[in-house]
Amino acid sequence: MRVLVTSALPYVNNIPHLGNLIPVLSADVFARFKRLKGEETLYICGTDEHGTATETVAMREGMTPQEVCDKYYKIHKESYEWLNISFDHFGRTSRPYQHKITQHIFLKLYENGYIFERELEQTYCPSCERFLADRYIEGECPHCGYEHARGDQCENCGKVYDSKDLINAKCSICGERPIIKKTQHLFLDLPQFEECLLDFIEERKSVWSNNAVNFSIAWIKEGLEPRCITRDLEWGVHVPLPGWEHKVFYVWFDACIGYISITQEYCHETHTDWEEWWKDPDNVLLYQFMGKDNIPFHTVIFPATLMGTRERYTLLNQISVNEYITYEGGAFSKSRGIGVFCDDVMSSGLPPDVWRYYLYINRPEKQDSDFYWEDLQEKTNTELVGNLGNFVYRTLSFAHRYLDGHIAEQELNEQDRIFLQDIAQQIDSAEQALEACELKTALKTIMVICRMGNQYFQEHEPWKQKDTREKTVYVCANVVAKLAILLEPYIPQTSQTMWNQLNLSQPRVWNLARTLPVSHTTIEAPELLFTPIEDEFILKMKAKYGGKTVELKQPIPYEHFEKLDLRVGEIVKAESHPNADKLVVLTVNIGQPVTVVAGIKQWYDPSDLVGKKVVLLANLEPITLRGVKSNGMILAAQDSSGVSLLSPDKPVAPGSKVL
Ligand code: B3M
Ligand code: ZN
Repeated sequence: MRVLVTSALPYVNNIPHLGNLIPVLSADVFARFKRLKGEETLYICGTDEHGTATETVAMREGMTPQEVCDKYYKIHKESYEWLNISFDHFGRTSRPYQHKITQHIFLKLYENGYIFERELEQTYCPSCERFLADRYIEGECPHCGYEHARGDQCENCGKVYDSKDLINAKCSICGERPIIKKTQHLFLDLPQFEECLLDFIEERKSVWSNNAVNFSIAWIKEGLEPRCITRDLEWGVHVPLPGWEHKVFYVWFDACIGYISITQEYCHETHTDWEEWWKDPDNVLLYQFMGKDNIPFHTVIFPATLMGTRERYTLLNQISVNEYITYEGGAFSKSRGIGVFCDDVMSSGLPPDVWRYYLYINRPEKQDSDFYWEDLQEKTNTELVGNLGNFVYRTLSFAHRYLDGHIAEQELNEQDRIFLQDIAQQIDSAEQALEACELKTALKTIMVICRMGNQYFQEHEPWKQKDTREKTVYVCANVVAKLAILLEPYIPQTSQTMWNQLNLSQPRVWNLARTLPVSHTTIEAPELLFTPIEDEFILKMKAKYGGKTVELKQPIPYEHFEKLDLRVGEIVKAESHPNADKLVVLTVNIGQPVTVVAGIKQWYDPSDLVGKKVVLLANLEPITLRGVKSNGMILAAQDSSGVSLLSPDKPVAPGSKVL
């Protein structure tokens, strides 16, 4: 079976942010994994260039749509190259191949009776001489009266309406009052495909993720509607029927066809045959990666479009859907300068593999995830520096310094064999997860292998146990080699460096990870794989791109917060700690007296504290501080000017619960 991999074609008209990168990165791991396994693999992607959004940006930036696409295509391409995405081809949907194949597919659908014409009434601006897409119409919301309602949904009350119903509507381009004008459109008769689609999904149910199956079935069961596939625009693929010269296809009609046309372009350049990929459903497995909002286009509309040609195209086999990433708990916004975008990633000074690792280990696989700078720092420093980097460095530098760099085959004992079997088991589960597109799960398993290697090294103390140290290093160097192979899909540059450090010349292939690939090699003095991320760097980034200044590692579930028993207390006694300069010993009345030791002497004179109302964390495990037992903590805030105790701002009885 050949493996055809695609990631959703990113809209051309923006600079991608971290969330936009997920489908591209995900497909990259999968394609690299399949190539390592020796399966014939093609990874296709490119920019999605048509649609009104491109025209909008063109107007905003004073360019033609073509110029907009050229500008942003370059940005996309450079970003993905920087991240080492292994596309076989990164194309564009505005190329001639796209126009040709889209028109071909449309004409087949037309001949086969799946297209019909219908007259619609649409908003038209007589001064701009164009039909106005929803986003170009502004007026008062028919529900709440909000004056700057736009398109088909009011941002004030959230209600959805037909943009024709906006009160005092005007064209947002020129401000003129639009009129309602009749216009002809073409529709894809989706209801005709209901049965074929349900069969199609049924056949693939066991491989698709639950959300993809449920979502698609619900979509079909709710009743398929004919889809309008044309627009009154200039920018796009023109409708190849006489009398339709001024209409183009709706961007989502041709977007998915882009996968095919980009493959055609690739095959043309490499003198191969595109039909071997797209017209050979029995021998090609198509894997498609995308964000969750793209599901119905790939599981329902695109398959129906292809089925309707009766030309036996390769249809979706496995779909991998990701959820969303937010930035420090909020939305990305290029215009407001909030969040991390590809240009920021490239200029950050952090290497591509650090970004890749973080985005995979934080992949919004089954639920949304959040980007936090401190989290990036922590995962990099503990997992890449502390776990992986440390293991590789200590193994190879030991070999270099104490064994003259020689690694030779060794006699293994029962314990070693069990250790290697355990590792083999982890490799199997990583492979299974990768096959199921559970990329984060697989990476976590690989990092477990790394931890096991570290433990083995630690337990066998090669620096002390002179008799066994050659064996210890032999086993560990082999684990390093396995890791280099397993990590290639995720952090390819690091994997290559590890391989070079092992001084191995054979190609990295997946099956090698199951054997002991290393013996009789010579190790040079290794370099560290990663450097830790400093606090200053994080502060700088947060100042630049936005981010909360409080140290928020991960949002905590409400249940955790609920466990804190916070009480209002009154300080009834305060004394300096007998054995410590910075501590005071307080007696706090919370309905009963509680002794608390607090590190606030620098900021408060004990005599000033008596009578103050404070907030006490009352169910903290007691701790003895320099001989005095402390039964809680009082809450305070700190900034550069010092510490300030939290107090209720009205008289509240001591012991009252803080909610
Ligand atoms: N450009 C939407 C998106 O980037 C769209 C995907 C097209 S896939 C053919 O989410
Ligand atoms: Zn106008």
